[in-house]
Amino acid sequence: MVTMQTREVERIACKSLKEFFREIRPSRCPVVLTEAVDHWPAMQLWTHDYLADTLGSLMVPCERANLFDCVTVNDKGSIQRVDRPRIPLSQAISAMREPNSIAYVTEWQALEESSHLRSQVGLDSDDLFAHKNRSPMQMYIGSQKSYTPLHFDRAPNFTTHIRGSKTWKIFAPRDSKYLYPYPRLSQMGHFTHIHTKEDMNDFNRFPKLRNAVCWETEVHPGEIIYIPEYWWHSVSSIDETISLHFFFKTPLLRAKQALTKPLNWLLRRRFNSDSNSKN
Ligand SMILES: O=C(O)CCC(=O)C(=O)O
Repeated sequence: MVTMQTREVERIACKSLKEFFREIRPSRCPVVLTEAVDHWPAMQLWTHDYLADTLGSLMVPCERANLFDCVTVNDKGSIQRVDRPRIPLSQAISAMREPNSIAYVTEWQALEESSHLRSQVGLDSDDLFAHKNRSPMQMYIGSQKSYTPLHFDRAPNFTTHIRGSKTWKIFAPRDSKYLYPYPRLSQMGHFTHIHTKEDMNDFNRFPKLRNAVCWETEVHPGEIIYIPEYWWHSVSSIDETISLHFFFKTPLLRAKQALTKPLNWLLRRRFNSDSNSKN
């Protein structure tokens, strides 16, 4: 049987940002951080039923289909349509429990909208969450059918797993050449032609995948996965899941991106006008 080479993601107990930047960030590898959030009341309280009962009428962004079923992407990686309506949380949770639905609440800034939920986590007191340049926390609520296709982000990511487990498949930026990415300068340049969970094992359609090294791990409640910027990742939920995600930028990363922004803008503009004139 043909498979990819795999590597284990290391697990390290870490509660302090200083320790994270001293011991973990320099390795430039994904890591699972443990023991940081075990004391959060959310760990005991948050379930799908609890969220539906306490905050069911809040309007939340909900995907009703795989990203590539609601976005049409041409070969050049330009997006034609994006569709992610807001619906009441209780309706989203009922939808994800229907047999043929893949409803998935994603990127919901729940803690900005609910001080009740915010009081159940340690963002204001726990050092690991004290990044100066942290994005708002985003909540994802899913079912065992939820799947996020392979992509990378331009900032490092911490995802705290509160309920249920997820399988993360992660690839280093140096393996991009084996992952069939869309053109880097296109709107979908951070996604690849590998759209589904099944595609990840389809070595007939994607033969170069065999050469990639997959860092694979199952992340459980109470654990935080750290994904460095530009590392590819796809995520499948194993059961009903609730997780909190944020990105942060270090001063060095901000400076690097600020310096390259004008050049990237020019290259993107040129790329898009070239591909429009060829269409
Ligand atoms: O948990 C997920 O489904 C996707 C998370 C993810 O890809 C991210 O936070 O960048």
